[in-house]
Amino acid sequence: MKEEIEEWKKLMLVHKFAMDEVNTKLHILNEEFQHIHQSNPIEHMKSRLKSQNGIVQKLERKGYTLTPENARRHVHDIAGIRITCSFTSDIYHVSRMIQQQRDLTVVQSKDYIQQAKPNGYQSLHLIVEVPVFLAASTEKTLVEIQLRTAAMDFWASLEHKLFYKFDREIPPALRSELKSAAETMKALDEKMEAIKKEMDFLKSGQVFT
Ligand code: 0O2
Repeated sequence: MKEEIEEWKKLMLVHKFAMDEVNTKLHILNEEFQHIHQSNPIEHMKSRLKSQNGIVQKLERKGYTLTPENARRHVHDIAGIRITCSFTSDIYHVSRMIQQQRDLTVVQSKDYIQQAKPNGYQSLHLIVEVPVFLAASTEKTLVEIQLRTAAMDFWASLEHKLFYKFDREIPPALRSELKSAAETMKALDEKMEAIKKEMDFLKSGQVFT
């Protein structure tokens, strides 16, 4: 029992280190981009370690017993980073920058922007593997990165609240309102992207008045 508690502690610690490493990388990329282009693709970044309760529930949902090894293998978002961008194009830009990092391996990519979930949820999810160098070993560890626009984040936060408020069964009328809000959110993101493109075009001096 004591051994298993130590294993859980180590699992959480290693995921914290992995999250810290990826956070640092993302801050560097963002600052470098800001230095070169005078704009930053990342508006906001938030990270968290999954709660014990969250790990228990996910293992149960997937049908695995509660052991540190099962958590390591089957819960891919113990360490999670959420990135908010202003524009959808920034999401793909940051995603490409992440994929180009030589010491990170993207092991899974789920594009819920190209293909929204049936409830309307949109985001780009990347699972990256990062080596964590400890005194006596190197632990390859997974970190989930969720990339969203501010509008997608607004929608997902409300949906998440309702999901738990109604014990995972959002009433049909609210589900349909949420779906409609997701379409509005998509239209807003498209409009903002179009405005940005026009602004970039005008700034590039290709228009003669
Ligand atoms: P919480 O409470 O946010 O931590 P997989 O591990 O790939 O087999 P999983 O984890 O369901 O299966 O993968 P997916 O679809 O990539 O979802 C991971 C996380 O994305 C979720 O974690 C949520 O944070 C977020 N997410 C996915 N779908 C939705 C959705 O429909 N609405 C909202 N608001 N968030 C969503 P958790 O652990 O499920 O939840």
